[in-house]
Amino acid sequence: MAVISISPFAAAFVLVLTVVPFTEAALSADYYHQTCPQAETIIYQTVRNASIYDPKVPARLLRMFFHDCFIRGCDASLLLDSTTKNKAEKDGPPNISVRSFYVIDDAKTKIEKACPHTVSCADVLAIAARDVVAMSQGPWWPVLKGRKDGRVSKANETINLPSPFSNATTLIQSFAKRGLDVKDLVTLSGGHTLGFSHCSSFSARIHNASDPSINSEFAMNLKKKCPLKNKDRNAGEFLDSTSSKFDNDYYKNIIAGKGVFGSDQALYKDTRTKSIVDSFAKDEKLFFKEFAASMVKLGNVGVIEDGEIRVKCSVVN
Ligand code: HEM
Ligand SMILES: *[C@@H]1O[C@H](CO)[C@@H](O)[C@H](O)[C@H]1NC(C)=O
Ligand SMILES: *[C@@H]1O[C@H](CO)[C@@H](O)[C@H](O)[C@H]1NC(C)=O
Ligand SMILES: *[C@@H]1O[C@H](CO)[C@@H](O)[C@H](O)[C@H]1NC(C)=O
Ligand SMILES: *[C@@H]1O[C@H](CO)[C@@H](O)[C@H](O)[C@H]1NC(C)=O
Ligand SMILES: CC(=O)N[C@H]1CO[C@H](CO)[C@@H](O)[C@@H]1O
Repeated sequence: MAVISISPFAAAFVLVLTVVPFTEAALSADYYHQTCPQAETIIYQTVRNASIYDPKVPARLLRMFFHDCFIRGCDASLLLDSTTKNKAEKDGPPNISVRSFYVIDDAKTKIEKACPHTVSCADVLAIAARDVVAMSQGPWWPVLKGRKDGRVSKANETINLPSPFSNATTLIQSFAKRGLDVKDLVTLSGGHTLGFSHCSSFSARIHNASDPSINSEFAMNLKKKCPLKNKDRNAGEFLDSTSSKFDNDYYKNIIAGKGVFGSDQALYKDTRTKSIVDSFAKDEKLFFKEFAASMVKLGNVGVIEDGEIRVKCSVVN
């Protein structure tokens, strides 16, 4: 056994090298300081204006960032349109709720005018995801920048996104593959303090009378909104009763058996995740601090150095 002959420190180092799935490019908070100092202001103003016109925008942009980072890393692959030869991530099955791409495209168009060929679409999305959290009364954090945009986007790869039916073990594994730990899983799931879900993502669960983890009054309400023979494709439920305010109610709801997805409620059934849910339900400040830290980690997933700065976010150069 070769490992025995090297020091524990070296063994740990080798382990890290083989386990971390992506190389981390060096991102920095002041990446555009010289080349495009106005980038973040342009993005903030565009996202804010769009959110005033359409209050669904913040939740959609937060989810967009998560989906982008989980497939091929944070490389804006989700923003690419399908072509005649290729069906892109955007058109993969989970795209039903991933919308409002126009907001990122608008911000990018304005940035291209101010500083051509400088700011990547992946960075625009990372900054927008921070801004929508902050403008929903959540935490703010300095976004690290310097990502490049990828050239590949495949619809079938969206199968690797975690499912709302997953148990804690499967969720933990899915996050671990991206270098994210159990705390990151529980923390980032708190993104479900914002937004809305269609019936199809939770309907089977609430019609299951033998699931003891669901609050019965909550299930009854949802069954009315999502009857078994549901004809309304737009029907669904808000993920949190304060669905446009970023707060820790998501965790309080889970404790009360009112998690919308099986994957939310699963976090209170597993000893590895349960105590973290408790701590965030008790302490919103702690949740905010951890959310900021985990979003920075999410933003590091699969960052690429050999990509391009896309001119238009929906097409490769
Ligand atoms: C842990 C695994 C996760 C699963 C299984 C999951 C699953 C889902 C599903 C099924 C929906 C609703 C889709 C629909 O039917 O319309 C949804 C919505 C949403 N998710 Fe997640 N999600 C996860 C993690 C995350 C993370 C990490 C974030 C961000 C930090 C996030 C942010 C959101 C937001 C904001 C919405 C609402 C979107 C809208 O209102 O349009 N989710 N999620
Ligand atoms: C604000 O957003 C609306 C709706 O998307 C758009 O019509 C309008 O031109 C925007 N205004 C500015 C100043 O960006
Ligand atoms: C997606 O399809 C391509 C071929 O079109 C295949 O090579 C690849 O393995 C598939 N990926 C997944 C995750 O199914
Ligand atoms: C979790 O889900 C996976 C995939 O569906 C399954 O194989 C596994 O047995 C489940 N684990 C537990 C503890 O229920
Ligand atoms: C219903 O819930 C029970 C208890 O959690 C579970 O064993 C069963 O697999 C569920 N059935 C369906 C169809 O989801
Ligand atoms: C596969 C799939 O669901 N594709 C849809 C993605 O979303 C657009 C519009 O939001 C639909 O037109 C596609 O059919």
